Amino acid sequence: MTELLTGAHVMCRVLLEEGVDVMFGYPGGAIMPFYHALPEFPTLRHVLVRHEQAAAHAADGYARASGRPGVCVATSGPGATNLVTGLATAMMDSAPVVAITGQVPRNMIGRDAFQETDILGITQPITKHNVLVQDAELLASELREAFAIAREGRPGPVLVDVPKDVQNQKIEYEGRSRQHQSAARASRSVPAGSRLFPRACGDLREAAELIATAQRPLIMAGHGVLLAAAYDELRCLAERTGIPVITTLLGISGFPESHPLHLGMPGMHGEVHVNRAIQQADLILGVGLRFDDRVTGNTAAFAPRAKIIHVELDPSEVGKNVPATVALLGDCRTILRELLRAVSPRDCKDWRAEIAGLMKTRTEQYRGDLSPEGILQVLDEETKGRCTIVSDVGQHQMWVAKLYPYERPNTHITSGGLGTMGFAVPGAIGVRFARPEEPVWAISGDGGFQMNMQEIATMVQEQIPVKMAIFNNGYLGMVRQWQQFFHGRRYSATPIWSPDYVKLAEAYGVAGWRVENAGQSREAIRAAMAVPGPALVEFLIEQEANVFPMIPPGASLSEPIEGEPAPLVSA
Ligand SMILES: Cc1ncc(C[n+]2csc(CCOP(=O)(O)OP(=O)(O)O)c2C)c(N)n1
Repeated sequence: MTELLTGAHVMCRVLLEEGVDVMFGYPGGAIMPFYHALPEFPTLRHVLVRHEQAAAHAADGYARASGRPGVCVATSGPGATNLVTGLATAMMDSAPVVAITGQVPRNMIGRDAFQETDILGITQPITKHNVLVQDAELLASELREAFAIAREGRPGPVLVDVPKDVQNQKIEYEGRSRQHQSAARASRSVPAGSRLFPRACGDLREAAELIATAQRPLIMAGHGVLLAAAYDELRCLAERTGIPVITTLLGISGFPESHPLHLGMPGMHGEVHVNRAIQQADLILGVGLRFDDRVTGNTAAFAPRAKIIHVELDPSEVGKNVPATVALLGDCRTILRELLRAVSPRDCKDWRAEIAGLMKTRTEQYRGDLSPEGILQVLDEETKGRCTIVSDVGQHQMWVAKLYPYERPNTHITSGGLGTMGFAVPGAIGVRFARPEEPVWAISGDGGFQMNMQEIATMVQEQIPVKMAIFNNGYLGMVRQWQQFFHGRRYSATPIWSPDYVKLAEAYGVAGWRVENAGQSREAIRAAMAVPGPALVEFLIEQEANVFPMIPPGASLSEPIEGEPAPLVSA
C-alpha cells in the first residue's frame, strides 16, 4: 500500500524501520520540516543537545555501547559544521553514526544562500559515505543505505544531507515490507562485519604453524575485538595457547584484566614490561588493530624480532603501518574461531616466566595525597566493577585506561584515534541511552570538561543520570607534561582557570562535590551514585602529576622515560 507523505515523514518512517529509538540533535531553518514531522512519531525520542558537536559524540557513544548506529541531526551551515569533530572522531574509531543534516533548498544550492555550506565536501574525508538527496523519491533508499553502510564491514559515520524543499516534497511512499523490517532487525544483532567475510581469507594454516612454533608470542587485541564482540573467542584462544594478551587503548575491556594472561596496555604510555615484551617477541598476533603510532612508537624499531599475523577486517590496514607476515582478512570473531580450530594447545610457560621477570612493582609516582590511582581504586570499590567509564583526552585518560580494572566487555569508551577533548560528557549521554540500567561515569580533565560542559543542561532537561568526574590539575595536563619533558618546562598556554564546579553544578540544579584529599573520595563518589540524577565530583589532584612511563614521540618502545627528567640548568 502506498501513502502520500512528505520527505520529512519518510525520513521519520525510515528511522523507525531501522529500529532507531533515540536521536541527538538541534533544530534550525533548513531542518525545520523534519522537526515539524517528528512529534507525530512519539517513539522516536529526540534529545536536544546544547551544541551539535555533542550530538555527534552522543550518537557515537550510543553506537559504541549498543553496537547499533547512533543518529544525530543538525541544520545546514553552522549546525552541520558543528558536527565535524564528532564525525571525525567516529570515523577514526570506526563507530557507526548516521548524521542527518538539513540543506538549503535545491534552487538555492551554490548561491551562497543563508546558512549554506558544502557539508558533503567538508565531510568527504571524515565519513565512510555521504550523500545529498536531491529528490524525495530517493530519500528512503538513501537513508536505508546510510544505515547499512554505517554498520556493515568496518563501521563508520555516514552523512545524509537533505535540502529543505526535499523534506517538504510529497511523494507516494511504499513502506518497507514486514519481511524487510524483520530482516533489518535480525541483521542488527549480527556483529559488525561478519557478513562481509564469512570465512577468513589468508593462510590459516601458516598462521597456526607460526603460533605453534613461536618461542615468544604475544596477542595484541584492538578495537576490532569489541566491534566484533569476539570476547569469548579471544579468551579461548589465549587460554588454549597460553599466549599473553596486550590490549590497546581501544582494545581495553576486550579481555578481562584480572586474567592471568592479561599483560596491560602497550605504546606511548604502556607499561614498561609490556613494551619490553613486544620488543622481545618473535610473533605478534594483532587482532583488530591498525598498529597506530601511539602503539608502535618508531615503527622502524617496533618489535624487531617479531613476525606479525594481522587479523583485520579492513584490507587497507594490512601493511599500512607495519609489515604483516600473514594477513587474515575478515571479522575478528570468525577468524579467531577458525584459528581456535587450527591451533594445538600449548602453554608458553617459559616465555610467561620471562615476562614476569620484566615486571616491576609500580612505585608511587604521585606526590599529592589525592592520587589518580587512589581515586580510581575507590571508584572501582564503589562501583564494584559495574559501570561503564567514558573518558576524555589527556593525562586522566591514561590513568583511567591503566588504573581501573575492566572486567566486563566494552566498559571502557574513549576517543582513541582522533583524541578529541570534550568527548566524555556527551559521549556518556549516548552510552547511558544504550545502557539504561548501567551506571555511567564521564571522566574528564579540567580542560576537556570545559569544552562540552554545556551538556549538563541536556542531562537535566532529559533526566540523564550520568555521573561526571573532573580531574582538576589546573593545567592542560598532558600538554604541560610534554612542555615539562621536552620544552624545558615552558608552560606556554597550559595553565587553565576553572570556574567553581560545585557552584556550576548547583546553577544547573545538579548535585556536586569537591574532593580535596583522599579521605573525601569515597563519600563523594558514594553520594554522587546515590542521587537519582546527574551528579558531579571534582577531584583536586596534584598540579604537576605526570603519566609514567612515557615513550618520547618518535622514539622506540625500548626507550621509556620512567621518572621526572632533571630540570634544565640555564646558562
Ligand atoms: C579538541 C582538542 N584540542 C586540543 C587537544 C590537544 N590536547 C591533548 S591532551 C590536552 C590537555 C588536556 O587537558 P585536560 O583536559 O585538563 O586533561 P589532563 O591532561 O590535565 O588530564 C590537549 C590540549 C586535543 N586532544 N583535543
